[in-house]
Amino acid sequence: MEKQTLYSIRMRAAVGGRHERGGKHISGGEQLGTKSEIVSKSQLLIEKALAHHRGEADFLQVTIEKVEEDIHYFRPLPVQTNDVPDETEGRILAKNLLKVIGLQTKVIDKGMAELDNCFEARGAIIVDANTGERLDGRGLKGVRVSRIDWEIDSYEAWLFEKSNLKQLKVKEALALATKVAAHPYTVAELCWSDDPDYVTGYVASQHQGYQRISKLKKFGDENGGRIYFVNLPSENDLDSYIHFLEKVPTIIKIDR
Ligand code: WAQ
Ligand code: MG
Repeated sequence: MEKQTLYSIRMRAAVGGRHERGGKHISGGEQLGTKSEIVSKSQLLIEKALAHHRGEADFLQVTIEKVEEDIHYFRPLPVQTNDVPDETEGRILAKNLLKVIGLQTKVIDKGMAELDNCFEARGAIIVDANTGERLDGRGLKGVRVSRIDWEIDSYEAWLFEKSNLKQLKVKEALALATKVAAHPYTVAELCWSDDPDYVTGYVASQHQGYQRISKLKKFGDENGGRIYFVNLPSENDLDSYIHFLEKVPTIIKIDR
């Protein structure tokens, strides 16, 4: 797909009206595709929104934009799965992984408290890896990583090795985590889903790769989200970091 013009295809869905008017976020998704892929990729996103377990959307928006910027290519982070008996052990493991990366306990706890206040967000919250304070100021919108997709043959090759990980959620989350971890300001990410029936989450970083944790919440719980712990050289660097996440087109690719 690389030599052709690409389009960013994004979807967001809510119930109770559009997000800006207080609607509850149901589902979102982002892809990159050639012109001939726009219709099929839009359809996949619409199907995703309509089948969602968080509720029945009454607002659904698909945005299609031609991408002008140069494409960045990254290899998927290595994946490891950690099985835990329950979400309590899962959260302990997540915190330990973050500590090994170098975050202080009080920073992790503060970041998680910020997430607690913001489970309705449809994007990630950006948290200072030194203080635990939230930096993005985006409220319930958060920062949505976008313009991201797999090169199709690379995904097939990856899946051939990881045939037990064929859920769409893993495909999407690993692509997002790889893009985020690739930025030098990212220290680590902590994520678990807001889908009530999906309890697996992860801690991701360039150092530790994509560390799946089998349970990070109770089945039926609709609270989920993403924290990006960052180490910014100065506060002026936040805009360029967010620009990378939202705007720089990124394709996950394995060299073959
Ligand atoms: N950019 C930033 N934040 C996002 C994005 C995005 N593109 N998509 C979702 N979020 C935030 C938002 O707050 C959601 O509420 C929250 O993350 C959870 O999103 O290996 O499915 O799409 O088995 O529900 C991880 C484990 C699954 C996968 C994560 O997240 C595996 C998942 P969801
Ligand atoms: Mg979700």
